[in-house]
Amino acid sequence: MKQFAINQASFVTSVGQGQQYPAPLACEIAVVGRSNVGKSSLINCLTNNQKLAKTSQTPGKTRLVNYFLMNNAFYLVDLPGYGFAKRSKSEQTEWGDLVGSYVSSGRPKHLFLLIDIRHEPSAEDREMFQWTLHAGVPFTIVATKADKISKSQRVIAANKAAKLLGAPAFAIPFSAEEKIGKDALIERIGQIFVDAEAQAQRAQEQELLFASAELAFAKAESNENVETVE
Ligand SMILES: Nc1nc2c(ncn2[C@@H]2O[C@H](COP(=O)(O)OP(=O)(O)OP(=O)(O)O)[C@@H](O)[C@H]2O)c(=O)[nH]1
Ligand SMILES: [Mg+2]
Repeated sequence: MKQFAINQASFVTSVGQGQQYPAPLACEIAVVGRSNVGKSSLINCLTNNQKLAKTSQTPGKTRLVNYFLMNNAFYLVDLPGYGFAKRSKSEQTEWGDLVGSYVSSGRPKHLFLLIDIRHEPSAEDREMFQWTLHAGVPFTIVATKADKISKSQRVIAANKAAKLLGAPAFAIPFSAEEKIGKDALIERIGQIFVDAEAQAQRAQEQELLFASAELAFAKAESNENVETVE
């Protein structure tokens, strides 16, 4: 089978609380995690475009739900991060409303949950994981900044972080800086995309089947009425 690749990537729109999301596509994958964990950098790495999503050393760079179109076929979504110490109470509530309503909107078909490979997951990381389970959205755990630890420790540290999050002990070690895990993530996106397309196709076929059954039923009913009149 031909290897999946991202050949096109462009910014679509930024969505704030209460604003409209863009027209849905069969597949939408969102990147979530603590502020500064490397969400925007991951999107730039996967698309080979350092200017696509805005990154910064200062936490809290991404404040809106940012939509990017990939291969003119699916969305990759950059979400604002949590755990940003300088944020006021009302800003935190705003974040919760924005990300909470997005995750439970039924739009994301898959979440990439990012955690820093070097640190134990925070209480907020664990809370985010619980939200994900609650919303029933399939997920993949990605352990970022893998370049910061030795090669021999990467897989062990990534899996340990996933376990501490309360999830099955598996995470993909990733580094935007050194492109570690890039191929694995692109392959994962390919699988998610193919599954989402197939699901959408099945839903469409089901709808057509339902519509034709309804039509046949209406026809049979009108024939019955004609017979009764006679
Ligand atoms: N060493 C290393 N640094 C990284 C990596 N990925 C991101 N960074 C750095 O971490 C900082 C934050 O990266 P961003 O991609 O802006 O993080 P974010 O999760 O989008 O942050 P918010 O938008 O605040 O939620 C930047 O200084 C990046 O250069 C990585 O793989 N390795
Ligand atoms: Mg960001």
